[in-house]
Amino acid sequence: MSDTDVAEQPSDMLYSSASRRTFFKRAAATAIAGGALVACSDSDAQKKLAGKADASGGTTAPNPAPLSTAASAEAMDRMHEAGIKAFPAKTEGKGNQLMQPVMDKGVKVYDITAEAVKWETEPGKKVEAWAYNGQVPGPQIRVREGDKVRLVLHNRLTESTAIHFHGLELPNNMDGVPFITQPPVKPGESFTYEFTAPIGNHGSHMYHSHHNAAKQVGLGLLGAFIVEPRRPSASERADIDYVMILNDGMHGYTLNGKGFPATEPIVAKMGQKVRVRFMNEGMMIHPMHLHGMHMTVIAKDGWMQPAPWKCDTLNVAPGERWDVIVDCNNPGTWAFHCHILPHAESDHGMFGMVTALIVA
Ligand SMILES: [Cu+2]
Repeated sequence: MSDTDVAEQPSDMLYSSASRRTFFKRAAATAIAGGALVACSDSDAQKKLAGKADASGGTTAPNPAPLSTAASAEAMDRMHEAGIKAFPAKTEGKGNQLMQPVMDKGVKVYDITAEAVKWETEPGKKVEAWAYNGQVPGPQIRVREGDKVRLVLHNRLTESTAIHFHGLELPNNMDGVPFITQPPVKPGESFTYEFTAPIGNHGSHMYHSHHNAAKQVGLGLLGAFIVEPRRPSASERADIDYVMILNDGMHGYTLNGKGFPATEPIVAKMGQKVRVRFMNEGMMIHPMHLHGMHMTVIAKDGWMQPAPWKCDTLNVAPGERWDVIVDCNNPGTWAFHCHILPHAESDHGMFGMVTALIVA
C-alpha cells in the first residue's frame, strides 16, 4: 500500500460520498448561521461560479467555497464527536469467538471451513471476506500443551489454500506450506492436520493461510491459536484474557476484524489485571499505545521474557505476538490505539485501529 493509499483511506473507509456531501452542506449551513463568509444559497453560489468560468470549462473560483475558521472547526468537531458517541457501534458478525472442540478418543477435533462471506467492518460497510467458519478473525482455538489436536480444513473457496500454525514447532509435514510440506488443499477438498501441542511451546500463537497469503490473510483467513501452559507462571495470572488481532489488508485497519467505532472496548473493574495478547496478522507495524496506565510485557511470540518490562507504546510487527499485563488502577475510559496516526485518526474523526480500555 502506498503512502497515497494510506492518506486516502480514512475518508474512503469511514464515510460514503453521501456523508461527505452532508459534511459540506452542514458546514455551509453552519457558516450561514454564524454570519460568516458564505452568505448565499446553493443556486446563488452556482451562478457566481458560472460567472467565473474560464475558457477550459473549469472555474477560477475557490472550490469548495471557503468557510470561516470557526465554522469549519465546528463542522470537523461534530464529525469527531459523532464517531466517539457511536462507539462501540453495533455491526453484524463477531470474530475471534472461542471454539469448543469435539472430543474423539482424547483428541480435540476442530472442523474449520474456509469460505467467502460478507463481513461488516463498520456500520454499513460490508466487504468480501474469506473467513474460517464465517468469522473474521477465525474462531479462537485454545488448547493446553501436550493436548492431542486434530484440525480438519475444508476448502470452500475458489482458490487452493492451506493452514500454517504460526509459532508452533510441529513435525515438518504439519507446517502447512504448499509445495514445501504438503500439496495445496484444492477447492472442494479437505486436509487433516494432527499433532500434539508441543510441551514448552505454550503461549500466543496463530493459524493462517500460507498460500497466496497476502490476499488470503488480508481477506480474513487467520485466527488465534493459544496454547495454555500446564503450570502458568505468577507473572501471567490475569482476571481478563483478551486477544487483540491487528490487520491492515483489504478490510482496512482493523482490531479483531472491525474498525472504530465498531471495535470492542475492553471492560475491567478497578484492581483487575488484564492480559492483552497482541497478534499482528497484517503487513505493517503497529505501535499500540495505551493511555492512563502502563503495560507490563511478559511474553514475545509466546516465549516468556527473562524479566517483565514496562512500556506504554509497544510496537507489534507483522507476525509478532506480544503479551502484556495491565494493572487496572486508574479509573476512566482510556483510548487504546495504534500510534501510526493515519491508522487511527483523520480529519473525519477516529477510525480503524482504535478502541478503549474502560476501568469501571
Ligand atoms: Cu498501525
